[in-house]
Amino acid sequence: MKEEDFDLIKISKYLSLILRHKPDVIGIKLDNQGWADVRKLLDGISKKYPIDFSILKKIVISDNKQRYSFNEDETKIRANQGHSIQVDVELLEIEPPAILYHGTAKNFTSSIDSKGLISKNRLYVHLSTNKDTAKNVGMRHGEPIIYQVDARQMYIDGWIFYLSANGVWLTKAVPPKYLTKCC
Ligand code: HQG
Repeated sequence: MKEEDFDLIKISKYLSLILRHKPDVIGIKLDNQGWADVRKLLDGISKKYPIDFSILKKIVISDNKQRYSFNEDETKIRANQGHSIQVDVELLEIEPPAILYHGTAKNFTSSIDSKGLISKNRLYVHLSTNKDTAKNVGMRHGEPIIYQVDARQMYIDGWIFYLSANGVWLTKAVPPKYLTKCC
């Protein structure tokens, strides 16, 4: 099949499912660093989407959030963040900006106000440097609301922050005292 015959966004969503949550849906395993073997991935995916390497590469390059990376010789692929399964994607541990943002749905605020942000099914709470990104993330769950995170104080207090290869800030949890509803 030719590239124009495929819905690349649909395939990208399927890739997210495989590379972040359920590699077993196509009968593959990820290694400890979250890598999948490209050949096995293409084989596994082909029952649903018979794509070749060039289409996979196009998805990786054109992804609007740069969700995936190849290793150097393009024999392996992984998701840069967002996992629910236990993998170590070699995140960069660095000092965060003073303020970060988290977008969520209004329905979740009473729980968040009492328990803080928890990572739920994922390995980390996802944070961003800008409000627009946070708002878009929040809209996925309902009427959006944005929390401002006092990342500077968290860092001073010993919380660890990571920056993913595609620019998402991650931390294990955010207790309520570091949160302010902002907009
Ligand atoms: C909420 C997308 C109740 C949290 C995005 C969120 C992101 C609580 C939801 C990435 C809570 C979890 C992650 C508490 C947190 N009580 N609700 N105590 N603590 N929550 O999807 O951050 O497009 O696991 O606010 O862009 O929405 O997939 O996390 O609303 O970067 O690449 O529980 O996924 O990226 O939802 O999204 P999620 P998220 P992709």
